[in-house]
Parts: sequence; structure tokens; C-alpha cells
Amino acid sequence: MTQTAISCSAMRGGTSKGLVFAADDLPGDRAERDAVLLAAMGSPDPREIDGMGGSHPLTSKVAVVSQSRRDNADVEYLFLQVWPDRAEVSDSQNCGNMLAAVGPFAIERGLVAARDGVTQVRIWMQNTRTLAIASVQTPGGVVRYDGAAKIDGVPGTHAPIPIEFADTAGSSCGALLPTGQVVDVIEGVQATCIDNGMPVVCLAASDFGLSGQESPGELEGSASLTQQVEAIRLAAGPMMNLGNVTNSTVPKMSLLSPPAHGGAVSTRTFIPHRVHEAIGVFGAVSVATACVLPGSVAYAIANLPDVSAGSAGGSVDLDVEVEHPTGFFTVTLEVQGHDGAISVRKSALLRTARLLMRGEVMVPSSVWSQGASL
Ligand code: NQM
Repeated sequence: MTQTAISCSAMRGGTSKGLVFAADDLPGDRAERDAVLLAAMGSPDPREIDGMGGSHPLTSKVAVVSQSRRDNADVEYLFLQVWPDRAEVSDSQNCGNMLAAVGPFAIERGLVAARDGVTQVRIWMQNTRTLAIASVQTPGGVVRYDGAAKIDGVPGTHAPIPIEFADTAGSSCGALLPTGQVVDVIEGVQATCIDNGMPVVCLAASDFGLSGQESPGELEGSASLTQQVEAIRLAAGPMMNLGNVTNSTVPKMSLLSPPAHGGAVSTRTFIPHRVHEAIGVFGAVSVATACVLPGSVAYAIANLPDVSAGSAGGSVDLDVEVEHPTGFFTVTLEVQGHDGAISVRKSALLRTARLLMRGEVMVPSSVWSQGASL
């Protein structure tokens, strides 16, 4: 069969994995692009056996990178979730894990010139129209992947990629608290609906008769729990300005419980139907923000100092250790407290990434006949 060869890299970004493309290497037409990506990943098929996808939402991801014309950015990043078991490609959410792969890819592909030492890459995230700044290790002007940084959920250690964000509040829902309330009662359960980079519904695990220490498999295996969580999610969608979320990957549903390992809060997060083995990047930023928000479901559970009274020096940097099924995710928040309320100005965190394969992915020419054919 004649196939079309498309240049791409397979990369791990944080605790996720997927294909990374330069935008110019994909079809310009959106429907054609999506057909190409489905074919490249082997979707729809729960095993994605005829493609590169990893048969789980966390390993069926695509990043599309292009040069930016914006004054404040070097490159643009479009995140696309390829559903493994449904013929659908969605841009409805961002992904801070695949984001970690964007800086190294941009440098490797010559979209950003490397410095000797560390190269800062300013990334405009098209899904949420917000900016990230990633610092990539580039000794001698070459991307370095090995190093001493450890992130939970990934074996071994790698080169650190610190990433900073500003102004992520309300980037998908229009407001940090899109319902206008710090707590809503949805389907009879108290919920804090928040968006600091990712729409998340924070719930108390105890309201579902759970300890919050259950494994992802145990949670996914409980039909009554998954139905109850989904009913809350479907009701929360329109309240969060997301419309009908039946077929959407947002909002994420995070079940919170007191920390069990010395952190600030423990999480189990439905994304939204599978339970994350860790927690998403912006998912963690949004949960961490809920933890410092007086009156929220998360605030009542988290073990953190109260910063809402404000401090003489203005804002404070607070490390929020978010526990998840495979360890910790540390989010540093720059929090400004004022008269019992707070605003989060910036957030920062550490990821790692690794180039796994560089080459060409093959799709049937019946799907797309341009590019190099074999
Ligand atoms: O929240 C999973 C992931 C993500 C998204 C998800 C992410 C984020 O771990 O920024 O990183 O919640 O869909 O890759």
C-alpha cells in the first residue's frame, strides 16, 4: 500500500507521551489534519494497534509546534487529544505535560536558537491563549535530556525543565471561579469549580464514602462512583461556561482528601473517565489554587498556611505539594492575599522531557496523499 511519510518526533513530555509535529508538516485543513492524526495514532481502536498511540488518553497525545509572530513568544503550541477509542481529535483542553516537550522540540527543529547553557523558550499556548516560559538545558547549544531531576510518575532522572505561567486564571472558563461561587452544591455534593489553566471540579473524597487513597483501577472499577462523578461533571459543564461537556475532556474531576504522605492535599483525578496515574500539570495548578482559596472544598481539606490575610511584602511564594497516586506534584504559587481573599499571579513547576524517536510517521495515502510517498 502506498503510504505518506510525515516528519515527526515521538516524545515524552512530563508524565505523558505522544507525537510532536511542526505545523508545516501537517495538512492546513483541519478535517484533513485530524484524519491524518487519527491514522497516525491508530484511532479509533482501544488498543490503537495500527498506529503510534499508547491506548490511554495520557499516551495518545499530539503537540503541533510553529514559529510565533507574537512579540512575547518564540513558538506556538497547539495541544490535540486523540481519543484512543473514538474517531475524535479535540483541542478543547491544554496539556502542561506535553508542553514540556515543546521547548526541546523547537530547539531541535531550529525554530529557536539555542544558547550555551540554558535556553528560555517562550511558548504561546494556543488552546488557552496564555504564555509559558520553559527553561531548557542546552550546554554547548545542544539540548540535554539527561540530568538529576526526578518527577514522580516517570522512572529515573532527567534534565530539569522549569516552566512558569502567568495569568492562567479563567483561561478556559472566563473566570477563576466560573460559577461565581467558591462552593456550589451539584447533584447534592459540595463542589468547587475552578479554572487556573484547567477546568477542574474539586470534590471531597469522603462525600463519596472514599478514603481518597484508592488506586486508579479501584476507582475506575466502581460503576456507581463513575456514574455519580459523571453526573456531577455533566451538570458542572454548563455552570462553568463549558456548555454540554458530554463529549469533552473537561472539566476534570478531582477527589480530594487530607495528605497521607506529608504533602498539602491528596488527589485522585478523573480526566474525565480514566483516572490519572498522577495529575495533569494545569490540573495540579488549579487544585493547588483551590487549596489556598478560603472557603473552597479544597481549602477545608488541605494542610497549608493561610495566606489570605496578605503579607507586608506583598505576595508570597508558596510550595503546594499535591499528592497523587504515584507521588507528589509540587506547584509553586505566587499568591497575593488581601482581606481574606487571594489572587494567584504566577505559578511555576518542574517537568522533564525526552526525545524518544525522530523520523517519519506513515499514514495511508488514501488519508493524505501529500508529503513524501513510499
Ligand atoms: O492538566 C492529563 C496530562 C494531562 C493534562 C489530563 C495536563 C494538564 O497529564 O496540564 O498535563 O488531565 O487530561 O498530560
